[in-house]
Amino acid sequence: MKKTEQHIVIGLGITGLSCARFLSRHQLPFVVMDSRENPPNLEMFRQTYPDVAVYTGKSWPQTLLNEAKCLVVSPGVAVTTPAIATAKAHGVDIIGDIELFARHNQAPIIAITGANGKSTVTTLVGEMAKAAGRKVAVVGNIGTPVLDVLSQENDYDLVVMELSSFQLETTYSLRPIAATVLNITPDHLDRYASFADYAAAKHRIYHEAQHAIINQQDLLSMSPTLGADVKRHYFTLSVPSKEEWGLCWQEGTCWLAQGETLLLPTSKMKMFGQHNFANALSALALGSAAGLPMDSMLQTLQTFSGLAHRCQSVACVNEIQWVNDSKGTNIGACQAALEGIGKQLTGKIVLLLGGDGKGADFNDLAPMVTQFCRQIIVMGKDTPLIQQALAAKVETHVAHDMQEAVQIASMTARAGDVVLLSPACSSLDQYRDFAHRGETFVEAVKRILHLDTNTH
Ligand code: UMA
Ligand code: ADP
Repeated sequence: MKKTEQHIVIGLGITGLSCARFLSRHQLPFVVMDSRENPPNLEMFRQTYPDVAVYTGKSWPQTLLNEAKCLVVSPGVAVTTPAIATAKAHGVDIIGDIELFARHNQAPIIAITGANGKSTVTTLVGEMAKAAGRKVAVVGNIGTPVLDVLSQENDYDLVVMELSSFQLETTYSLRPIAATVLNITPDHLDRYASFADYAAAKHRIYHEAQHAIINQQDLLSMSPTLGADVKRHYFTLSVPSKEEWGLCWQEGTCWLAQGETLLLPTSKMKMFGQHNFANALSALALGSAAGLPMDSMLQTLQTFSGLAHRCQSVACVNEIQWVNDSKGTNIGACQAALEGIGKQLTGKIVLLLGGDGKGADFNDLAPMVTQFCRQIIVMGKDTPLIQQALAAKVETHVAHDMQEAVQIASMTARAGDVVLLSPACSSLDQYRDFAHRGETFVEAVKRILHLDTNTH
């Protein structure tokens, strides 16, 4: 079949818009397709690009797709979508924005993926690079589309990139200096045929990397197809051997360490919880592989207090601590929060959870819920699934909304307890996003505790 010179941008979200800006800057012909009748940004797009055709709604013109030079598919659209799969069968190049970036980028890249901890580690490495005086761009799944930092004026000397499995599916030639899969626990199982497919998508980050940063305690973070020439570096929450990154104990103090070299007492870190020690160690390993100086990396660990909506303390009243972990959008994140908080608690955890479980098996939460929780309060779309898995293990209440959930929690929690919002689910069934859910929780807590709603 004859081919046109046309790119087709699939999706009119922030990725699609960044692709349009890039293609238009490079004077490459393109059209846009989005399966929604009225995608966001449509009006603004039509005003900005009056000559670019936009096809919206379920049926896309298949001949255009089959004859295109290239489809640039947004991460929210599965490449298994029949119209895209058919174009692929016709020999069309199917890529995403990360691949388009990779084909034009000159700057060194640090690439980060994993089920949990991506945004924390990406931000932390970005801060470490800034502290070392580098001109760094922090981009990708964390929020700023990668193509938006690709222009001559920008001239970054390091790009730190958070990548989702969706973005990695359509990426082939990234060639990062240093890459990591922080951990792999089930997520997005509504999009993948199997957990193995999800893991395989994540492993693509190591393809042609110079240095692979591997979680020694999560063998899934190691790719079975890692090339022999990729230099391996390991991090662990145990005592490290030789060059490994890990934790050492000396006279009752726990230290971040590389081999036998003690680097920083963990008590000097601003971030809280064991999982953040793993995040710190992976960030040190990534930064070292990319040539960042140790002193500025350690300095950063002493000031970086983590990101909003990740195990963030909201208030402590009557010896009850209220914690917002709204970004705990899968079971692995919720487990990390329960363990990180539960292990150092005199009381118990009252856990607020629920939303869209994305196909996860809530039975996986049962051991930690049994060990650490006084009660769970369930909300949202997958309430029946959560009840089915956990109600026999722990006292369970159902709430219709966040206000009711917080009210129930306030009646149950005792001195020494933590009330934790760590939903193990995505928020999109009830909220705009995880931040909206977290803010709703914080407001409800402040209302019930009669705190000033303008302060944190
Ligand atoms: N959509 C359609 N039809 C289309 C196109 C999109 O229904 O034709 C829907 C998608 O199913 C999705 C929504 O529109 O529900 C947005 O999809 P998108 O691909 O247009 O998303 P963008 O606005 O471009 O944002 C994407 C990432 N979103 C997703 O992967 C769903 C953002 O990550 C990312 O910050 C941004 O690119 C910049 O790189 C968000 C996210 O939720 C935060 N990521 C997931 C996660 O972290 O778990 C993977
Ligand atoms: P991501 O970008 O991968 O979603 P974040 O840094 O935003 O990761 O953290 C999301 C959630 O995952 C947080 O709520 C936190 O409780 C949990 N988390 C953070 N780091 C880790 C880790 N290394 N292992 C397990 N869970 C983690």
